[in-house]
Amino acid sequence: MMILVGQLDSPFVRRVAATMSHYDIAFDRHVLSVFGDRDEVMRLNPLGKVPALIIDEGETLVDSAVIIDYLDEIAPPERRLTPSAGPGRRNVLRLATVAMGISERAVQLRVETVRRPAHLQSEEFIDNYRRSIRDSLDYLERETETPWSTGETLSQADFSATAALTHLSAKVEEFADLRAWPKLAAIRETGEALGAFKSNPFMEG
Ligand SMILES: N[C@@H](CCC(=O)N[C@@H](CS)C(=O)NCC(=O)O)C(=O)O
Repeated sequence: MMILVGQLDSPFVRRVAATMSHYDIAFDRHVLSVFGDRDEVMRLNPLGKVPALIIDEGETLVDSAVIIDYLDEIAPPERRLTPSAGPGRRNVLRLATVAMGISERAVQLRVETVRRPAHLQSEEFIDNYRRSIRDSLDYLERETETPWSTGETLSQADFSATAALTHLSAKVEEFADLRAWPKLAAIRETGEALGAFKSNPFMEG
């Protein structure tokens, strides 16, 4: 059975776990922390990042986008969350990439404000990360349709937005309330109600 490495407080790990559940792909989990288990994480991924997906004794995939690309290859065609080609595919990838970019900025912001000693923190970096998150939320709110990101069809854009927004609102206080972005807030709420997300709950790490 495949093994998903990482904790569900990571939006990158969580979008992969939810995607696997949606595709009915069974998996075991290896719950490693990038901070507490750094050596073991680095043995699996030289970048020292999660998620990693061990698909076979000799093969480990890293980076959530690459992992999801592989999952789309093996998923039942009628359940696939990313169109295989054309403008529809580009649209889903564009929105999913901005959603995951928000998560990257949120992680950077927390590293700068929570992990780095106060006297070493950079106001310039902090402002840039905050601005990047806010502008990306505005961008997604403008570009998103209803009820789902691309209209009537559930897609990887919604899975990525759900994982990213739950992580952001839990971890960065100034974005705890997402009411300023009502379409995104609605997608997050409906996304969290899906079985795929309920069976992979966000956990505070
Ligand atoms: N682009 C990567 C980002 C993964 C990522 O940044 N994961 C975080 C966990 S939330 C991590 O491993 N951080 C540890 C580090 O940067 O040292 C993906 O989509 O998988």
